[in-house]
Amino acid sequence: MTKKPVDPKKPPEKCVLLSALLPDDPRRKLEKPLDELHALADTARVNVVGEVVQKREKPDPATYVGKGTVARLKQVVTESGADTVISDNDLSPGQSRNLEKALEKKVIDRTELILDIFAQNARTPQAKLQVELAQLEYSLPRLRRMWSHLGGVGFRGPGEKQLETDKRLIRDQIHALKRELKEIRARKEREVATRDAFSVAIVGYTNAGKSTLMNALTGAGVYVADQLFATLDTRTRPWKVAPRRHVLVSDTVGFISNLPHRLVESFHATLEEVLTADLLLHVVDASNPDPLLQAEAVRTVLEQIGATGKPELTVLNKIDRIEDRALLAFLERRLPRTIPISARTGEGIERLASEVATLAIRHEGLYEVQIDVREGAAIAALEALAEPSERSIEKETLRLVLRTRKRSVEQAAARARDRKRVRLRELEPPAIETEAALAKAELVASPGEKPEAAP
Ligand SMILES: Nc1nc2c(ncn2[C@@H]2O[C@H](COP(=O)(O)OP(=O)(O)OP(=O)(O)O)[C@@H](O)[C@H]2O)c(=O)[nH]1
Ligand SMILES: [Mg+2]
Repeated sequence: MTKKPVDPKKPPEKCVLLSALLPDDPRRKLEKPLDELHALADTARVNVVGEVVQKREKPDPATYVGKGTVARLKQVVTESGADTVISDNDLSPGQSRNLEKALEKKVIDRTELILDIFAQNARTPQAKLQVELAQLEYSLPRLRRMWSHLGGVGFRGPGEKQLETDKRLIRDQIHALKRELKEIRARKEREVATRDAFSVAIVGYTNAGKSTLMNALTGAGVYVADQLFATLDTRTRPWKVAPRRHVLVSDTVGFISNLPHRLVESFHATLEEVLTADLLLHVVDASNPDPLLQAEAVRTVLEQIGATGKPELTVLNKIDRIEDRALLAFLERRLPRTIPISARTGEGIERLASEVATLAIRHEGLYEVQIDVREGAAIAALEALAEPSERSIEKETLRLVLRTRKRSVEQAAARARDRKRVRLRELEPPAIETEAALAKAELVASPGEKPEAAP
């Protein structure tokens, strides 16, 4: 079911964009409410030849938009020679069918468009499986309509029996994919559980600059592009936030407003990094016409996947494109714990690193290790963890005091050939973060203030 990559020689499909803005739609305020759909269409490499927008009180049950708008749409479609209509609103299978009948053209909705982009951009086996699952789940209730595409308009569709057989086959396939993804997820969970470094997940709206930031922090060479959903796979790399202090940072798939629910579900394995992260860096494109709307959409998706209540820093990105500093000050007031940066020029990255180092330290405790001097390998491992704040030798025993993560010090101590030659004591437990503790401690310096120096 996964769609094949677009053939570059084939002329792009011509499409007309359609949007019904309901009263609670925040895009009603925007000057160009169809900008995002336009960007999605560009990313899917279709050619936009017209736009129709209608303000409505509520969706029409049969065609979503009203009769007058359908007539207007038909005219635009005919005049522009379009072959496809793309609806910004998600349509029920019946609404799609009715619109197709009225327009005599193919009609796809926002979810289908996003699924198409995901299918084009999926690279790893895991991403491909996830997209395939989402596509199958989407197609199941729409099977009759897809069949009718084969025979064109007026085709009466296959017999009920054929339809039932097809549905059963698809259900079996969905089942198999889910099982495969479950295994991948379990493997991922095990992998993440054995990591002992402080972990940071970069999240944010699509095209906010997450991968650019990832590259700036780690030199990872992750794919960056001015298109939506360039990244569909999570990458994790070490990031040196201070001398001798590494954290693990992960780049993740971008979010979008009204992200199809099925897609969120099938991308759970990819979002594992977000769920298990010690800290979220929420990247916001401060140069976007409405950064708050995007930040809100990200918040909604984080809630959907159950990643709320985590310590979070808001990274206001692309400040090199902002001339009006008042706008920046406004965003700093409206969003929690902001750090303005430019992932492109590197401005602000040093401060970001020092803030993250400060937070990472709060996940560390103070440990005293007494170890026989003959345990060379274990001593080397311990001393590689952090600069000891105390170090002394008495008789044949080395005494070290280290600020580090519990699991790290335990693992290093476990390298001793004889476990009886090493003693470990916790002098101070880690001040593990809660949102409340974070807020109380005001760990993030206010703008203009000098950030706390990293150790
Ligand atoms: N001017 C400017 N452009 C930036 C900055 N950061 C990223 N960009 C550009 O923004 C576009 C998107 O960047 P990406 O890093 O691919 O964004 P992303 O958030 O990873 O996007 P997806 O993976 O598609 O969700 C690219 O054209 C980048 O060059 C910045 O600080 N300043
Ligand atoms: Mg990316």
